[in-house]
Amino acid sequence: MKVTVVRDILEANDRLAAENRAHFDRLGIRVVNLMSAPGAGKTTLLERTVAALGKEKRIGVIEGDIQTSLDAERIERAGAQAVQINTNGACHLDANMIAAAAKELDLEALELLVVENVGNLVCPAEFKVGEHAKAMILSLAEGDDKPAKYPLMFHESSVLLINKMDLAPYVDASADRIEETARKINPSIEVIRASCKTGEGLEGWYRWLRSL
Ligand SMILES: Nc1nc2c(ncn2[C@@H]2O[C@H](COP(=O)(O)OP(=O)(O)O)[C@@H](O)[C@H]2O)c(=O)[nH]1
Ligand SMILES: [Mg+2]
Repeated sequence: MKVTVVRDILEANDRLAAENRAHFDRLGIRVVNLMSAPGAGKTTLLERTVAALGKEKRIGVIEGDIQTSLDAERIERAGAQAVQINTNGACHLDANMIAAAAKELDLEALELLVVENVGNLVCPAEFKVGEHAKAMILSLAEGDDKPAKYPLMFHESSVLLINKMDLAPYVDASADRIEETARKINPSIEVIRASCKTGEGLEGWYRWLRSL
């Protein structure tokens, strides 16, 4: 009984996500669902992305957080359209929330829409929002055992950005081990090592976004 209910919820979400995506396709907008644990660097990456690609691509962001509009304010300050969703406790965004938030954006003016999901390494990977691709960040300081412990997000993502490489001298985690385990879970995952603090390695991320 419980299993059937969960399956129904996921199927209803998948249907709505497909509608969102069809709507984005009609408008010529490519959509990325960006996921990570809290603090891995999603908003910092988006601030950098707006600064680097804002002139060649019209970028909008939907921000998901349990509370506050701090991240949407950061993105607006960086110079892109942003709208904030507060889930008031829910640990992920779903397609319904994205359909409502998208109405608040001037979609006609966008080419790339990034959905910054709620910080959580588990639930966001289970719910489509209407994206063309999922991308994830794991920061080095979170530890190199995380792909093995939380495989679903690594399995679902097209790209893994290993962030905070500037911290490599100070933490014991190995980026090689993260990459090796992530590739075992998902052989086609693209892995980018970067630092959103120094900007090192971000060319790979911009290249991926351009090719989306
Ligand atoms: N040292 C270092 N700190 C970073 C890097 N990227 C982000 N941070 C910091 O990590 C914290 C969380 O970043 P934020 O972008 O808000 O993470 P989010 O919760 O995933 O959106 C902030 O204090 C950032 O300045 C990085 O590459 N290196
Ligand atoms: Mg954030």
